Formats: sequence, structure tokens, C-alpha cells
Amino acid sequence: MVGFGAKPRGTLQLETLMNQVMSSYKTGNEELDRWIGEMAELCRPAGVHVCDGSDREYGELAAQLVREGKATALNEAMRPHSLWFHSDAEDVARVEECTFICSRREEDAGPTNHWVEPGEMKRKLGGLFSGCMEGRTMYVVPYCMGPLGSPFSIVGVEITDSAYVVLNMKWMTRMGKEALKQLGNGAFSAGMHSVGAPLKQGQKDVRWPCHVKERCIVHFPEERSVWSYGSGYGGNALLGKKCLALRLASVMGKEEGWLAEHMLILGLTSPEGEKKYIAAAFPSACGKTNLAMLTPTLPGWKVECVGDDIAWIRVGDDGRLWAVNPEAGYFGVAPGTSMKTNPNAMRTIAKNTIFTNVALTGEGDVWWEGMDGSPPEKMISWLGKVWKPSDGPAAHPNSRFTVSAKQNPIYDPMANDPKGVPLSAIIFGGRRNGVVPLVYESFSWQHGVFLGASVSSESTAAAKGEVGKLRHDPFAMLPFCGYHMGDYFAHWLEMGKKTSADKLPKIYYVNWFQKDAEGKFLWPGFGENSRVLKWIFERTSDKAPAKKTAIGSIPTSLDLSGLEILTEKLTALFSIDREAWLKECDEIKNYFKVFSSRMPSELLRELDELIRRLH
Ligand code: SAT
Ligand code: MN
Repeated sequence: MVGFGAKPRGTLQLETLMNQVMSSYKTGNEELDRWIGEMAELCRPAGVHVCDGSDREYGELAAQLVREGKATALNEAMRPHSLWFHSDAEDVARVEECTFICSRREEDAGPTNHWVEPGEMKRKLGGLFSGCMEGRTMYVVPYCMGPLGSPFSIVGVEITDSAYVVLNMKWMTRMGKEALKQLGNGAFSAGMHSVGAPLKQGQKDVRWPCHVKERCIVHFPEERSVWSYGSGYGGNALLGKKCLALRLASVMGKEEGWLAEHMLILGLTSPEGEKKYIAAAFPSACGKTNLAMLTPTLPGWKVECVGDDIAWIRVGDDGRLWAVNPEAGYFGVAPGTSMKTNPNAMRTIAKNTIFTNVALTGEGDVWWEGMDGSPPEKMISWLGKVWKPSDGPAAHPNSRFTVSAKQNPIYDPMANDPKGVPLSAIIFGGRRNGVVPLVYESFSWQHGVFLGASVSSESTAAAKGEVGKLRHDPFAMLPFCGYHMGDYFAHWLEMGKKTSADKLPKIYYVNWFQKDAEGKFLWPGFGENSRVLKWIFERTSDKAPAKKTAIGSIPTSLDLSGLEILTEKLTALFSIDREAWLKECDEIKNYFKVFSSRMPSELLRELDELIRRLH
């Protein structure tokens, strides 16, 4: 790889570029060439750069950002080939209030999405994007979500005026030439992105250009397109991730009979060498990356990582559910990541990593709250100022690392297999300080779908707004479902009818986050979660004991060898407080009313059954 000191290739001037795009430059796809020309005309960039995805291109763009003062190259000896960015203080998370699903009919977006009539939204976007790239380079980023060569993969093209986005897309997707080859002359999902900060002649650029006042992330599900304006933050700007691989893909999945889910995928191998795959859905910043890369404390058990955020799930020829991770990298939350909590993540991010909004140490390395060791004496906080303890956290709570999955020491050997991996279990979970026990198993697929639909979790820093507030987040998909959530529940029920019950993965609910009266966590979590995974693993072949309770089946014994935990803590972890659960049921009942006539009656019946069992 070329070092960050390398000379950048000059970007072409508009005219040369337009000529090139229109006549000589061919991406190999006629519709794409036409679209690039049309967008260049609309956005009026100073140049166009079609990305090839090479290491050389990455090195040149990185060097350019360093020269412009937009990125800091980290200490080459401590964190080779890595970059530090810190954003505009207002542009640090997803913005759900400015995220829209503009389906033709309002009812198709459903009550949990923001909707604007597509024509009206397009007029607004036309205004926002007109001339929005003046003085900047327009990058064309072809990318593939899913393994190259797989018929199930989806090719997208993101047009962006952010070189930071290009660098992130390199690690998060299969990007550039390979994606164009996969595309051929086929159809692609179009994603337009601009930070919304045109540069007038002679004007000096800012470090993190954005236009937060006019931020909007807009999806047109019928056209499979996305328009994102005003933000450079990952979830808003890396359009292959939440926008395409979840919001648009969920719509495609509904139409074509598959699922696009906010789930990690892990492979779990027993001491006897038997391997099973598990997918798990948790809301953002609730530990998906940690679970996906877990180091078991139970001897002989091994976890390997297929993905940490998104799963596409289909019924395979054998009738089992097969899952693919459409991404190629991790966009993980940094704070709390350490050699103790997630050594595999720490090893993964040892080099070739982009850090955003963490703190920068005096030695030119990175730091965040919850990292090993005490804070370094000298640090620049994520705000770009010399840090003092009285300033609050040195790293933003939603600060992130971006890194290729290939660097993960426990990258699963099947992670690139076009078929995916067969699922034995699906887990749902949220961040709940009480009520929900450590783990329980659903009685059936339909009951499992009810569990997914009833997920509630405390809000985190991954989205703008208050942190720690309990909200319903069905299937951890509330911010990511591209259509009516009632129809989504029905689609999950339908998926269960596509195959026989014995082929379906078993469904579980876990809660690592219960607290005692003093606010301390009852369960140690992290590597100790392997004890719960072992129980699930053995349950899927009917080898572990369980007892039926009103809410589901719970373990009668959990492997606690080598773990010191007080009996009263264990009792609390599995206690089912009838009154609290009846209150929970009231909550769920109220919430389900939001979906009115599109709420599947099966799930209402599941709720009635649960109430009956609790009584
Ligand atoms: O910001 S992202 O949407 O990319 C990550 C997350 O919130 O899950
Ligand atoms: Mn996520």
C-alpha cells in the first residue's frame, strides 16, 4: 500500500471531465454513464473521479485529506496506516427525525417512518443538490453489498463529494472495479450523497464540511434509490449500509421472499468440533460487535465472526435459513472496546483503520473511554481541543472505527461464501435494566416473531436524541425498516411457513444489561456470554435442560464453571416478576395499536396467550 505521503492524482476540470464521462470514459454500464452525467450537471462539481477501489487510490485520497488538514495520520509505528478524523460537533450520529421513506403511498411507509410525498421531496432535493458540489470533486463509488460473484449480492453506486466517505466505503464494501465487473450492464441502486457545502472560488474549506440544518436522508423504495444531504456521519453517509442493505433491502426482501436484518452473524464451535451459526439482533450500540467477536471464557469453545451488523437471510435448497453478511468491514463503536471486552476487535483495528471522533494522544495514537489503561496525560479530545477531565468524555460516546473484516483474527472462513451460513438460532435482545431475564427461548417460530416484535431497549448515542430512554424497537429494526412495520411482522410470519418447523432456527431473547438496586450490572457479560451461547447451542439439538415459564423456556442449569457469581444475583437474573410482565404486556398492547389493521392477528393472539399464562 502507498503511504499517506504519496502525491495525489489531480482531479479533472469539469469540462474535461464531462467530456470524459460523456464520451470516452465508460464504466461499462450505459445507465450508470448517463446518470453520472446527469448528476454532474445537477451538482456542478469541479471534477469527477470514478473510484477504482485500489490501495493506491486509497493512499492518495488519504494523503490529500492529511495535507488539507481534514485528517491526521496516526503514528506509523503505533497504528500503521491509520487516520484520525473528528467531525463537526453537530454531525456525530444518525438523525432519525430527518430520515424519510418516500414510498408512493404513505401507508406503505407505515406509522414508524417519516414520509413525504415523493414528488414534493424530489422538488426539495432538486433545490438542495443544485450546485451543491461546486468547488469539490464528485466521487463515483461503485460497490457491491454481499460476496462478489453471488447472485444475491446487490450492486449500488454512491455519488459523493466526501473523500472521507470514499475511504470508509473501501473498507465497508467491495468497492471499485470489482463491483463494476459484478454490475456489468445490469441495474444498480443509485445513492446520491452530498455534505451540502459548495465551495465558492477562493474560499477555504472547513475540516468537516456539512450542512446540518438541511440534513435529510431520503429513500425512494420503489426506485431503490437514496438521496442523502448535509451529513458526513457513517449511518447517514455510507449509503451501502443502513440505507441500501437495510432500508431498501428490507423492501426487496419483502417482495422477493427474504429478510434484511439488523443482525450480527457468528459461528460457534463446541469442544467436540461441532459448529453452528447464530444470528442476533440488538439495537445500535448494544454490543453486537462484542458478541460477534466474543472470546469465550468457557474452555474449548470458539467463536468466529461472519458479520457484526447486517444479515440477509434466505431459505436455502435444504429448507434451512441461510444468512449472508452484505458488508465487508466493521463500523464499530469505539468507547468500551478494550483488550478485556473485545480483544479481537482491538487486534482488528491495530492498523489500516479509520477512527472518527475518538481522542488523539500526544504520541499520535488513539484513545477512548473504556480502553485499557488510564487516560494518557496529553490528549486532544474529539472536539479537537486539549482535553481536561472536567471536559467530559475525551472520545464522543458514538465515536467509531472503520476497518476491513479481513483483519479480524477470527474472520469466519465461510464469511465470503455466496450461499451464506445455515442458521441454528436467532437471538433478539435489548438494553433493559430489569424485567427481561438473562435468556429465554420461544415456544415456536410464531412466538419467536412475537418476541422480535416486542423488543424494547434504552436509547443509545448511535442516534441523535436523549440517551437511556426506553423505547420499542421491534427486531432492532425501528430505524431501518423501509416499509410498514405491520407488514414486516407479517413477512416474518410468512418466512416461517416457507419451510418445515424442524428446519427453522430456534428463537431466543437475551438481556445482558439487568442491574441491581445500586445500578450495578448483575451479569458480567462479554466473554461470559459464552455460557448463554453454549446453552443455546445445546438447546438447538435438544441437549440442554430448560423449564417452561409464562414468557418462554429458561435454563434449569447454565454452565457456570469457573465463574464466581452470587446465588442471589443468579436468582435475580432469571426471576420473572409477574406484575412487571403484566405491565410490559400493557405497554406492548398499546404499542401494537400503532400498526392498526396491518398488525397480524397471530401476534395479538400471542400477546393474549402470554397474558393468560402470566395470570
Ligand atoms: O451509524 S450506523 O447506522 O452506521 C451504526 C448504527 O447506528 O447501527
Ligand atoms: Mn447497526
